[in-house]
Amino acid sequence: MNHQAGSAGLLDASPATLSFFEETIAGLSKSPRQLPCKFFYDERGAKLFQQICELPEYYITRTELQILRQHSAAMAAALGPRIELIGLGTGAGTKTRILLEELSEPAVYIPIDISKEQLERSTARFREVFPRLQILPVCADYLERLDLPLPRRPSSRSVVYFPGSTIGNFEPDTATEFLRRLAELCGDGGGLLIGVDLHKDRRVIEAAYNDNRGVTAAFNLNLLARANGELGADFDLEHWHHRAIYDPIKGRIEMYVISGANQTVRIRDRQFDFVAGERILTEYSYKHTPEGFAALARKAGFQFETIWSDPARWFGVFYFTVAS
Ligand code: AVI
Repeated sequence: MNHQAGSAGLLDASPATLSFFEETIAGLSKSPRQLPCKFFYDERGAKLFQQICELPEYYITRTELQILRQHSAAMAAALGPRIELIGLGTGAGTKTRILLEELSEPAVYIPIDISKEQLERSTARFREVFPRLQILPVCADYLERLDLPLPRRPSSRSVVYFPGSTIGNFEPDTATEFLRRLAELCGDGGGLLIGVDLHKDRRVIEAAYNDNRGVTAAFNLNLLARANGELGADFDLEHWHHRAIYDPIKGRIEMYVISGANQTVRIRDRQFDFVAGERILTEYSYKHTPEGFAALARKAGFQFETIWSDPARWFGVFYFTVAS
């Protein structure tokens, strides 16, 4: 870790090196083969993800925004006055802004994001919109242990805000472990406001991850392009295809890149043989039931308070407090 206060008072705790090479080699050596989804988000990947969020088929962002717009006052009332708000992976901050506009005299806002550029941009914008709010940005991988900046203004309680259903990209046991760390981070009296994608007709989910314009395909295949550019791999992008398939047993959508031919891929001194039709799992995204997710959070030390949802119950914004 590399702890430095930079421009805009940003606390830089970003990992010194990301082990893209080691994780790629380890993942391709597994059976079935796998690549970690955290490497999707280079500059092009982040732009493509932004476009995914605006696709007609990708209901997730639109539905969560609709829930926030409709219920932000009730959310702010539940969270209470003078809170410390910790935003995890809040990106450009569209959703956080809706929430902050309703919060009563928030003491401090701590956005935590892996992308320093994104964090600097959104912090500058938020300082214009909320000139009296203390904003303490932290550039960090929130999957790692987190150190919060000091001094912070005194607050009534800490509340973690984790939108976007990113928790769906965790295996259930890992999700529980992660939420347990969040419960420790916000401490006694703390809270968690979290956006979670809910179970629905598999056709709706598969359409969201196999969009007609091919943006999700470009996002998925960009992982191979990134391996070519950064690791010297030689994935022939003409011979790889995107496909997302819902697994009803696991309750998750799985994204694959599928080999279109018998082929060999070289990465530095390593080589991997693929047969036509062989798949590499690049991402999974769990969909939860309200009861199932509340049970998962309970295991992590959170007590269910309430859920705000859309009329079709496609998406839920859950509010939990740290169980005493
Ligand atoms: C970031 N995460 C919640 C997205 C999801 O829906 O799992 C990533 C994504 N992958 C394909 N489309 C969107």
